[in-house]
Amino acid sequence: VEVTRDEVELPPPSIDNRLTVHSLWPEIDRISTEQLQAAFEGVGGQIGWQLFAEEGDMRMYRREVEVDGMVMDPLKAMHKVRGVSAREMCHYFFNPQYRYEWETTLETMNIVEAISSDAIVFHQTFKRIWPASQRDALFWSHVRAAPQHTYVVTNHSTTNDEYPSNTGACIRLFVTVCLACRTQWPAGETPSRDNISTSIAYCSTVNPGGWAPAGVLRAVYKREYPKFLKRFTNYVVEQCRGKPLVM
Ligand code: 18C
Repeated sequence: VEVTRDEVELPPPSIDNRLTVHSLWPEIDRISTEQLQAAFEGVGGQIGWQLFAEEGDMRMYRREVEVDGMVMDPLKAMHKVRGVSAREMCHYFFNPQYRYEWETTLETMNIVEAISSDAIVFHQTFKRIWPASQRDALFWSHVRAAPQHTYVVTNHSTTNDEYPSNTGACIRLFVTVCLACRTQWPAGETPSRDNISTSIAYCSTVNPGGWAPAGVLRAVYKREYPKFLKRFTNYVVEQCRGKPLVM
């Protein structure tokens, strides 16, 4: 059966009513607002951000942070992609049906709760990195529109009695991730695939949740984040090729 993109919900331009009555709503709203505000703030003014990867329009910065000997380096990446909109970017990042196609660290992904068209709770397990234990994560994911042709997806760890942490082979890690995208085009023109460009700010903080060798972790980090952002943005460009632009 061929599933066309029109059958899958695009991120809605306004918040779904089923989300605003959910018990997670106050937290989802607060963290999403904070993350969006921070996403487009530059790295120039703040001390400690160091550039560690640069390729074309992509720049990746990190801050070295250790808490009780555990690496929790925050990451901030900037990128610019032509020919796809912020809404399309966020559609592919949020929607679980595409995740295995671009996410290379995944072992399994399960939907714990489909809250609304714009919020889902996920349980994911990741590929194991020797010599550390395998990791899993339980997090809500929320996509929303914002002013200035902006869409943003925020992922943040949560808890659920049916998915207790550290009971099996996996150690639970904690994430706060934000993908914020803003589309621009020349004044006076009508937006099209030929004249739009989308600025991307991707911020991530991963708490490994338990012991992991700092050297191995920073090496994985340095290799996997650039790989993810290049692969994901190329994936969206390929998916959108030849399809009508959705703003
Ligand atoms: O944002 C991304 N993906 C989203 C959808 O999946 C979502 C996911 C967030 C989880 C990020 C944590 C990933 C941990 C992966 C560990 C195993 C990696 C195996 C790789 C080997 C092939 O928001 C894109 C996420 C891009 C992730 C880049 C890697 C980040 C590494 C961070 C360190 C993890 C520490 C735990 C492992 C300890 C190992 C020594």
